[in-house]
Amino acid sequence: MELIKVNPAHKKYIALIELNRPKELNALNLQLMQELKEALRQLDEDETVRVIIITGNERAFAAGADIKQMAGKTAIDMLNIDQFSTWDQIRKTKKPLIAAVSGFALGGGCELAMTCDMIVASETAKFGQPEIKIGVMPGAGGTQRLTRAIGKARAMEMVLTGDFIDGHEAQRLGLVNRVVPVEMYLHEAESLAAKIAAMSPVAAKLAKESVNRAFETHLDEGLNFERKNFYLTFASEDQTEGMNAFIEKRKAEFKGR
Ligand code: CO8
Repeated sequence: MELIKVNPAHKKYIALIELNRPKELNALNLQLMQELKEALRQLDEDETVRVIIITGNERAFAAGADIKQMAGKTAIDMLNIDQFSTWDQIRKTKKPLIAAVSGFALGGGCELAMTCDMIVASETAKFGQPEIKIGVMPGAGGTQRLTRAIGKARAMEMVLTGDFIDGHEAQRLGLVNRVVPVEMYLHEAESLAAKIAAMSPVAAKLAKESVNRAFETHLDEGLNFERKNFYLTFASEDQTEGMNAFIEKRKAEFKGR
């Protein structure tokens, strides 16, 4: 891996992926996205990992797709490159993904953060969909996920003006889970990850899948999907352990089976 750093054992059960093109503000070129896809595939299969944090650096989470790489492309080049199949794979990661965002999260960078399940932001974070300023529009889910996260009026304003919002505003609007001073954002993401990593990884996967279903289906179908995943948790040793631990008034030790 050249453009990202991956540590599968950053903390107990927690993997850390750092986007690592600092000079280019972590602009998401095709190679970086391929590396990210491959890293997530490996971490999803790694039994020692329960939660994955994706971060950048203090100045930038990611300032968007690599404009220099895209500038000369035609529509048919873009179609043939088919970069969104990479994004589709990333979206299929089964383990919980937390974006730890400081600085710029723009265009594809904002979309990558929104592809994660939760976002922890620093006060200095800047979220935006500025594609309109370079004559295009969001392409990796921005018009859909931002609208679902913060509502039509504000999403429309951000997408049509390209204006940024800071970490506090993003939290007020429901885009991010937590906002903390810049020196704390990774630590805060780790605390959130540790809390989730202490739960049954089987239940976490099924619960993540079910919450995501809420965006993709009608209530009736979503409730049926949830019910099936709920029943499935009863096939796990973690369910027996979790319920017995409660009854025996001790802390549960989940094994992911
Ligand atoms: N692509 C390529 N290079 C970039 C990008 C980018 N998105 N953003 C910054 N850089 C480079 C700059 O060109 C500069 O390089 P150099 O030193 O060689 O000139 C370096 O990073 C530092 O940037 P600046 O000097 O511009 O730093 P400033 O602090 O002055 O400004 C900004 C920071 C405001 C973030 C500014 O760099 C900027 O506006 N960047 C572009 C933001 C943008 O428009 N993002 C959207 C891109 S389009 C997009 O994301 C489409 C998504 C849909 C497809 C997703 C597929 C991945």
